Amino acid sequence: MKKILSVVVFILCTLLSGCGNIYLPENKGLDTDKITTDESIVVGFSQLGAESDWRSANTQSMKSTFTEENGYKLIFEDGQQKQANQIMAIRTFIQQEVDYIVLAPVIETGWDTVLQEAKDSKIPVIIVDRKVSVSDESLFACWVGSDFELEGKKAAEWLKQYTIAKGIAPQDLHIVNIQGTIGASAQIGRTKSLADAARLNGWDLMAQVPGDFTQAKGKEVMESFLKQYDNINVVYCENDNEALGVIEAIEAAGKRVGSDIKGGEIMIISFDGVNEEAINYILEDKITCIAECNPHHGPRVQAIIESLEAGHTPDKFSYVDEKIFSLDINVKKITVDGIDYEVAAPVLPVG
Ligand code: GZL
Ligand code: ZN
Repeated sequence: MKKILSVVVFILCTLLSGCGNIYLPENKGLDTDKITTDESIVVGFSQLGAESDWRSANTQSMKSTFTEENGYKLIFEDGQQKQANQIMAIRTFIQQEVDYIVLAPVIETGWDTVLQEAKDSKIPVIIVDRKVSVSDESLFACWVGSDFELEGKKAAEWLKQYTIAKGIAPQDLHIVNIQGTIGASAQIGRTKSLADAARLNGWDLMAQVPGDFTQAKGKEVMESFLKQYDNINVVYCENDNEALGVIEAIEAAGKRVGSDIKGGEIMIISFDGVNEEAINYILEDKITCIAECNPHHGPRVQAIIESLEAGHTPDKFSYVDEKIFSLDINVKKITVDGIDYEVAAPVLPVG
């Protein structure tokens, strides 16, 4: 501050003395080296938590993309499943004057105010994975993630084709749904698709209860379901970590998981396909079907940033293509909304 004042006084004296040329002492104070050579793009990433293997893979994808050698400086904040922590992180990124904010929102609502603050600070916000529900979509630059309702439709269509192939009457399906974090796009989409299919096909959807996308909660909810119902033959888990907990609970109760509903097994249907244990359970016919949910969004977010850096306008919404996994030979292909999906054998996650 003192330095600036001395320069101002110097200029004033010079002007008052009527001397035309103003000589400004070379300003040594500014670290010009830092500004000119440090070209890295600063990205503030507010991740929602570490609740599942999907989340860990998503974090890993972002961290391995936004590296110094790739020309980035990543500031990573883990929200620990709390929206308040994510809002605090975004405010910190604004103060740090990052170049971009990336947000993986824990739930869809409650973001308008803080996204307006980012907009006022002219910092572009990219939403990744789950969606935000805001009054004004100019509050974020773009979104990249999965079509969760489509994931649910694929799983439900696979189940429908399975019952047709095996001659199981629709009303003989007694389903419970262990939901993800209530209010998360993944939960909203997957829950809606199952409810719609159950209504359309005449399935007995007996209950839907939050399992928070975690193994512990999935196990706890399944234990309570087993106390309430003795005729469950399909468990729809809204992610693989819940499915692992569900299988623990079912086997602890002396029952069997598997695709042979007619033979008294309880069929497990799940989402993600990034958890090695879950993929192995498909190979052992403990989980019958997994609708893929791809976590590798790092390169996709990088492409968006590079497009924005080049002055282009990337698509507002971009959806990733995803598969449906099962080893069951009865259903080789499904059709959803007029599009065919080959039922694929799952591949163990690499790296
Ligand atoms: C889906 C993602 C979900 C995963 C869960 O894109 O938001 O959250 O399906 C994760 O495993 O916890
Ligand atoms: Zn991958």
